Amino acid sequence: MASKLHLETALTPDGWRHDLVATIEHGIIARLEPADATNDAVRASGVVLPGLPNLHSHAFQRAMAGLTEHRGSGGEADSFWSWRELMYRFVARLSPDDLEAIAAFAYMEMLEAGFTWVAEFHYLHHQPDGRPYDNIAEMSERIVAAADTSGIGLTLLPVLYRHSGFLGKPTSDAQRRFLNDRDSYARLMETRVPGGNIGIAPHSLRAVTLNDLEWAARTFQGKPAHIHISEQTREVEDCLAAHRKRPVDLLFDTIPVDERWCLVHATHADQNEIARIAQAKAVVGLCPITEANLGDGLFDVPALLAAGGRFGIGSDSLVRISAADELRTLEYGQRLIRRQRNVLAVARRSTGRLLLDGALKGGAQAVDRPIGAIAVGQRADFVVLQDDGYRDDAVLDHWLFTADNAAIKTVYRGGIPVVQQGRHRDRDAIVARYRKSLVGINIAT
Ligand code: NGQ
Ligand code: ZN
Repeated sequence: MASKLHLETALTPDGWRHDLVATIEHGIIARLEPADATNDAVRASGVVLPGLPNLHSHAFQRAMAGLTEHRGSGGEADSFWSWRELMYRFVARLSPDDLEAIAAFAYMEMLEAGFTWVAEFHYLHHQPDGRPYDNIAEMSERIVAAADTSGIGLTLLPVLYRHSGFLGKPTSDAQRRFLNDRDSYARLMETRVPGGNIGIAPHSLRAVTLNDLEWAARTFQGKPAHIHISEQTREVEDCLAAHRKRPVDLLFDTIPVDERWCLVHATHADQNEIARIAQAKAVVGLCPITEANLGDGLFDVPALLAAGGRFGIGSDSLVRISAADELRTLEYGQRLIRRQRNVLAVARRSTGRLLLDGALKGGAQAVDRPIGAIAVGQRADFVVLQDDGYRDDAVLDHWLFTADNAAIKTVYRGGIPVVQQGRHRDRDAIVARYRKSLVGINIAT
């Protein structure tokens, strides 16, 4: 069934446009025409933007947000690695019902924050003792169900995880819920994702051997492919010790990296590695809030952009869910280290516009869906900001640098409103289920 939406102000690939009518069929924009006086379309009043792709999420981590912001008792500095110990302890408690409730809550928050599509980098596959559930794809199906409950679009990325370090280092008990072999992985890759798609996710060069990486890339060729890479200096050091190459170089020397690939973090890629990523047209999956929270370091975004490279954003650990905050943090990191302003903007274009355009394009590429632009053939996934009188790109800068999520009024998925007045349509039920899970998990201990 076709529906019509009158877009008062919209950001299109041709720039800002006023009074357009979108005809929507099966969730896709079938026509986009100037409104005439007699049109009977429902008005989307406000400033209409394409919904943002969230290219990296670990949904279960939403329930531990805020629980790791204290120092351990030992003398050592807290770090990514000590955070990971706490995360492993937390993950041991989660049941399939918990995962589904937490993921539905996180996806609801994503929609309220302007994300209309999520790539879920999913590695919590098995029971706490490491045995598979009767249905090996139980947990994957819970992610699919949660996406469906919330109404967000989903790219499911089942994770291939086999080792705890380079050269096939044996895993620890804490990692047993994540592990698979080639056969069980191939079964996870058959999970059905109605309305969405599936891609591969070798967890990292630490967690798979070069043989397995090569196998996965070849067997599932043509699908989106995501990997964590070079997030920590220790990973770079271990990689050099094991293979005499830096991680991004090792990846490129092992498999053909192309525009299907999303390199998550790539924080410590050097200039030469950044040039290789840009040339391959792969997307760098930046997760600025999590990278700040975990003390990862800063990726050299200006170098990537200067080389014509591509980036998208992800909310990763979900310590905070906000597209505006991700983009603002991305720019602020560069301002702080360079002692300059508007580092990622180009002459006479606003910083907000450059950040948004980049994240829409890179994110859509990383999930390989027709999203991220208001144009014929694209999904009618829209974020509507309230009209506060700002004009053109100043609307974006006001959203990203000032108003944050409070600027978001309505969010459409396939032309249907799932968020109105900033509130998800099923907020109460989703929150109730999430709270019940939190009590069961007993986050107080
Ligand atoms: C993850 N998170 O898989 O959740 C990882 C931590 C690891 C981030 N890298 C585990 N931010 O990389 O070993
Ligand atoms: Zn991650």
